[in-house]
Amino acid sequence: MGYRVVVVGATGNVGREMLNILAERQFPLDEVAAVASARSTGDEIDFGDSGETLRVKNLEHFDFAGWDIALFAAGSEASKIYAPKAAAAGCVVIDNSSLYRMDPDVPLIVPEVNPEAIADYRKKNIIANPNCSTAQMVVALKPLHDAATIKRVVVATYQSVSGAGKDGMDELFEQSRNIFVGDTAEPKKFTKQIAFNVIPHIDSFLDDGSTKEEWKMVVETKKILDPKIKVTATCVRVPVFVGHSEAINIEFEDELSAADAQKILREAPGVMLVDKREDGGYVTPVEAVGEYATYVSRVREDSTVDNGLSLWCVSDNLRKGAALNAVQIAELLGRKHLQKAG
Ligand code: 11C
Repeated sequence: MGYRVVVVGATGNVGREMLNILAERQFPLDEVAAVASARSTGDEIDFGDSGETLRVKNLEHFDFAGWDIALFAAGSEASKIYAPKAAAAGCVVIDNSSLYRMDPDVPLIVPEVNPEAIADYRKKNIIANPNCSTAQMVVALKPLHDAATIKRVVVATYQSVSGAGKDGMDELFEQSRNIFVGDTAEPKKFTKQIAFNVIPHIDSFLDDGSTKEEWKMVVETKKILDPKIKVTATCVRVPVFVGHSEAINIEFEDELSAADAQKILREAPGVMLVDKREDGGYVTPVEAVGEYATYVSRVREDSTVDNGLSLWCVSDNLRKGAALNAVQIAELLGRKHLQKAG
């Protein structure tokens, strides 16, 4: 016996990946429903590469009663209206929006990092999925924190346009093409030209001059990994279609050599260490597309602080940063709490 699972926002970048990953990982399903806004109702979409197609249902009229798990990837506005309805109908919501992440009654889960926190899901029947840039960072930090206790993290991100949805990907494609043929490259989705450029601004500005994306990396890392860790982030949009990269500098309580960190990371769940210290001996976002791992490269000691390390971290933001993490949460929920599948 399997689960009845709903994917809300099934036609978006993350929703499609959720369907792909449910199919790829052979999630124990009795039934899967693809749900989206009225504009996509009746469209047919692939259930991964299973050969099965799903007809998209209208979220406004969808009855969540009798469904076990709903993976929401339709944005905060849709989550605000429909996640509580699904939860009240007895369907556990795994929400990819930022809406519930900092709610003390909603666990924020990365299964490799804080699986035990999932037990609290019963308070609201909702579990939050972290921001993509946080998810990959905490997967890399967790085993190092366990070994030498992290005091402070300084991170700069290089985030792909797919983090801004299909419109972001279309804008990079169209601007690149327009520039090649001598046309203008007017920004629409982004605030400045993204093709052949980088933009130090993701999400809205806050009073202290940081952005909401940077704030999320700070507060989500504290909630998932350890409230004592200090984080400062600079989040940057780069002209890459899929795959977020991060340059991470870490200050530890205790000494940790680069060699010991490499050894720890080689064994760590969810991490793939590719660190050859030679031309090409590191991972770039293009190579991370379609993969499950959080890749770590360029591990080295930082002699400018006591017990400092620097490293490079890359992952598929639509997978570990969103859809894969959500499906892993569903797997954890099934194994530990719902225990329906035989
Ligand atoms: C980006 N990280 O790359 C964002 C996308 O809070 O779930 C995901 C935003 C979020 O633009």
